[in-house]
Amino acid sequence: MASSQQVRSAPAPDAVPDYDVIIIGAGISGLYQLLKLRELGLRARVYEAGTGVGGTWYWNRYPGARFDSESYSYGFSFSQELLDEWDWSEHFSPQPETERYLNFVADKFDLRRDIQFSARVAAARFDAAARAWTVTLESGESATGRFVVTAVGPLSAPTYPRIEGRDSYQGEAYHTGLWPKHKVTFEGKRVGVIGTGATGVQAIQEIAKTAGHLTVFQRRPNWCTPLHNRPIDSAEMREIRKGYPELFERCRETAACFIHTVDPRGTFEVSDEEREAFYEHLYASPGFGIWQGNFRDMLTDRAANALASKFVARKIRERVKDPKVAEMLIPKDHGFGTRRVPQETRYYEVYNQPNVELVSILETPIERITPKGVKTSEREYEFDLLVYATGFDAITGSLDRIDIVGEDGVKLKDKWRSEGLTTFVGVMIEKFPNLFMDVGPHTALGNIPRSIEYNVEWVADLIGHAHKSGHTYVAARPEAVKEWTEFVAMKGEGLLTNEVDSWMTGVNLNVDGKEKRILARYSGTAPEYRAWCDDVAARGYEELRFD
Ligand code: NA7
Repeated sequence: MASSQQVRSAPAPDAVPDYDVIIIGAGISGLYQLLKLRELGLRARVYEAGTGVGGTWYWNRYPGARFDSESYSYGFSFSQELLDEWDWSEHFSPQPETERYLNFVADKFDLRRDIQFSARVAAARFDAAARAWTVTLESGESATGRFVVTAVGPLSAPTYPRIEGRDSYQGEAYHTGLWPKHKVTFEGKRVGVIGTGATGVQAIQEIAKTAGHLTVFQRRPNWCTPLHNRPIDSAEMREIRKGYPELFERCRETAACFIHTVDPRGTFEVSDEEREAFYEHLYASPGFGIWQGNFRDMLTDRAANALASKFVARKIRERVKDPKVAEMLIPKDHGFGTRRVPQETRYYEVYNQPNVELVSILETPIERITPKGVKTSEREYEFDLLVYATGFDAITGSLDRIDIVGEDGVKLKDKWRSEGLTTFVGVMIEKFPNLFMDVGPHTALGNIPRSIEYNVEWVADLIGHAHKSGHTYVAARPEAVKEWTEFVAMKGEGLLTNEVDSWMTGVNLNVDGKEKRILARYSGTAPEYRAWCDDVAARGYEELRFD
C-alpha cells in the first residue's frame, strides 16, 4: 500500500500508478485474476475484506454450507497439476473442504504475497487526467491502479430483514453470510431461523439435528429437491480424474455450465408414463439434474412447468407427515425451477421431528424482534439463538456498497438506479473506463467457477492487449453497451424465471430501490455468451475505445 492512514490527493497526470491492476476480492475470481495478470508480467494487488482467501467460501461458514454443483465440476480447471493434486472427498463438497481447497490454490500459486487481507475497499474513483483509479480502503489507506477489476461476487452483500427491534435482541444472533469462525453449538438451545432459501434449507436441516427446539420462519416457500450427496473414495476419485477433460468439455457445452444437459424432448412429446418415469429418475439422481436437465420447455411453457411443479408437490406431500405443514411448504406463487432450487438432504423430514416447528409468516407476520426473540401477529417466540438466512443484495449489491465514481463524477450506484442496468458483456460500464467486472451483472452465472474462468481469462486478455499496445485508457463505446443490454433483454424474454421475484431478478425487499424486477442476469446460454465475447476479442475489441 502506497500511503497509509490517509486519503491522498489525486496523482499527477504523468505519474505511474502504484499498480497496473488493483483487484477487489480474493475469492474464486480474484485469485485466478491475480494469477492471470501475473502471467502477463503485470503488477497486481488484491484487496480482500476477510482475513483469508475464499470469498463466498470464506464468509458462508454456516452449518451445512456446501456445493450444489458436483465438486469436480466446480473446482478450477486451468491447471492440470492442480487437478492431479486435489482430491474431493464428497460429490458436493462441504464449506470447510472448499475453503481448504481455495487456500491450497493460494499456496500452490504463491498468491498471498500480492493480497492484502482485512482490507475492505470503501471507494474507487477514476482520475481522468492520470487515467488511473484511486482505490481507498475503509481504513483510509489508498493506492492507485491503471486498471481495476472487481472480483466481488454476485452474492456477497448480506442483507438483514427489515424488521423492527433487531438490535434489541439479547441472545446469540448470526447472519449465515457472516457466520463467525468460532464454533457455534445448538445442543439443547431454542433456535429460530428466518429465511428458507438455498442457505436456510442447508442450515435448517443441520441445526435440526441437535437443537433443543427449532422454529423456522418461512415467508415464501421454495421448491427443494434432493441433493443425494455421498463420499468419494480414492478409486472413484481416480475415475473422476481420468474423466476431467470430457467433464469440462461438457460443462463448456451446457447452457449454464453444469454437467446436466437439458433434455431435448418437450414435456408433452412423451407419454404420461414416460414423463412420470423421467421425473422419478431425475428426483432420484444427484444434484441439479431435475432443474437443469429436465424437459427443454420446463422453464418456458407454463403447462409444462405446472406438471413438473405438481410432481415435486406430490413428493413434498409424501415426505411431510402433517398435511397442513406439507401445504405450507409447497410454493403456490411460482412454479418449479423459476427461482433457484435449494438442494436438500432430508429437509422435508425435519418437519416431522417433534423439536421442529414451521411458522408461515405469510399467515402470521413477524411484527418485531424483541430482546428475547421474535414476535409475530400471533405470539412471541423466545430463543437462545437466532439465525438470519435472509440472503444477499445480489448481483449489484456488492458493487453498490463501494463508492465507485467514474468519469464526470458519475457514481455507479446512481447511474444504475436512474438509468437501469446497462453493461458491455457484463464486464464494462459506460463512463467507467479501465474498470472491469468479473461475473458482474449481465453475465452468465450458472455453475459459477466455469463462468469465472472464462470471464477472468477474457478480462486478462483485454488488459494484456491494452498494456501491450501502450494504451492507458479503455472504455466501452455507448453503442456497444446499448447493443449488449438489448441482447440481454431479448434473451430474457419468455423465461418464466424472469417473471418471479427473487435475487436472480434483482428483488430484495430489505434494500431500498430493489423492490422491482430487473434483468440482472444474462439469461441466454453460456456458449452464446462466450461466442459473443470471443468475437469481440477476435475483431480486436472494436466495441471499445483505446487511447
Ligand atoms: P435467498 O435465496 O435470497 O433467500 C432468502 C430467504 O430469506 C428467503 O426465504 C426470503 O423469503 C427470506 N427473507 C428475506 N427477507 C425476509 C424478511 N424480511 N422476513 C422474512 N423472511 C425474509 O438467499 P440465500 O442465502 O438462501 O441464497 C442465495 C443464493 O446463494 C442461493 O440461491 C445460492 O445460489 C447461493 P422470500 O423468499 O423473499 O419470501
